[in-house]
Amino acid sequence: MNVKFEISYSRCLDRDGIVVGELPPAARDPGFVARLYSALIRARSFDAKAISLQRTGRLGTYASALGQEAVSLGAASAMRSEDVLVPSFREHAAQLWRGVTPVELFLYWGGDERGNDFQGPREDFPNSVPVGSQAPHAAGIALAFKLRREQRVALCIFGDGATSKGDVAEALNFAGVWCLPVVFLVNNNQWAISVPVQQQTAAETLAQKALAAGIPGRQVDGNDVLAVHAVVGEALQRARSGDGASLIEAVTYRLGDHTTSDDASRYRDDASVTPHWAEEPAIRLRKYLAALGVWGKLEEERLLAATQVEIERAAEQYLATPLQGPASVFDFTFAQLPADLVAQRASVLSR
Ligand SMILES: Cc1ncc(C[n+]2csc(CCOP(=O)(O)OP(=O)(O)O)c2C)c(N)n1
Ligand SMILES: [Mg+2]
Repeated sequence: MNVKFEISYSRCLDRDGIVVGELPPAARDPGFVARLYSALIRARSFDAKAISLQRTGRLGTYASALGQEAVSLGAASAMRSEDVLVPSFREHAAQLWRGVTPVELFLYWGGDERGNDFQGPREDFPNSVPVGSQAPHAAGIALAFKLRREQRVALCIFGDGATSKGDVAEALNFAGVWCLPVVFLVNNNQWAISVPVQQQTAAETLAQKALAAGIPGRQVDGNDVLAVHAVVGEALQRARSGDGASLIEAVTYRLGDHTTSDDASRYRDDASVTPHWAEEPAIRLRKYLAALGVWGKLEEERLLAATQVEIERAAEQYLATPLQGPASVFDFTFAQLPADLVAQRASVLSR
């Protein structure tokens, strides 16, 4: 057999906010675009506060999503509330859009499991730090939707590094065979800690990993929230109407360190990072909004002020939350604690 394939690449806005591709209908609604931009700035503001809390010893290790917010937001804004988000650990912009609160996110990153008990999207999954392990979960969730005949879709986000994991290959394969309502979205920020994507795979794109599973694979500009919204929206629609899974590779760039435990200057030059700042998603979206005639200096100042107040208050609320005792590490994994852990828990409490 002589198999040929092509991977499409979608983009709506160039880095100056000029329309260069077909816009999704929602992009013509200035109110919706303003909501997307506000959500991007809100996520970025959360990000900055999280880093400063970590740097002052008041938060655990934190994974910044600076410059990668469009992947999360484009996807989340295309989802329905009854769909289920299955994130990795760099997708707080999607979580905030879906109604997870900044306080819950601070609690999670502060090591408090109560932060994962989302009061908004009750069925969304918590962050998955074990790389790629959430992909089979997403396939399983999608299988449940299919068996129950529910018109819902699981949206699973993982990084470029995760695409080298067996879990991801197995999840793609399973989703293909069973024609499951799941969308796999790769946040290709071009790094897996210190490993650049060129050393991660010999494949030209990550999207083409879909082909071996018999599902469609596409690339999208991951710095273009409107393009991500459109491409993920189509994949969600396809899944919802019974036509099965897709893999989408959103190409973006990790502007910051891997996490607050990392120092990226040890393995990459500032000079190689600098050009990517011109590509980040807020600049082009703000320019597009300005061109729509609904955004100027006043709107920007109001947004920044309101966001700062909200995030500062959330941080205060997080810091004022009484700590759980050390025994809480036993309390959230098992419905019924195994006997050996019952003993360990008792031992912790007796100290
Ligand atoms: C199973 C597993 N192996 C190793 C790690 C350590 N680790 C944390 S993040 C990471 C790299 C992930 O890279 P990528 O999938 O590209 O996601 P990114 O961090 O760039 O968002 C590694 C190896 C882990 N968390 N889980
Ligand atoms: Mg990565």
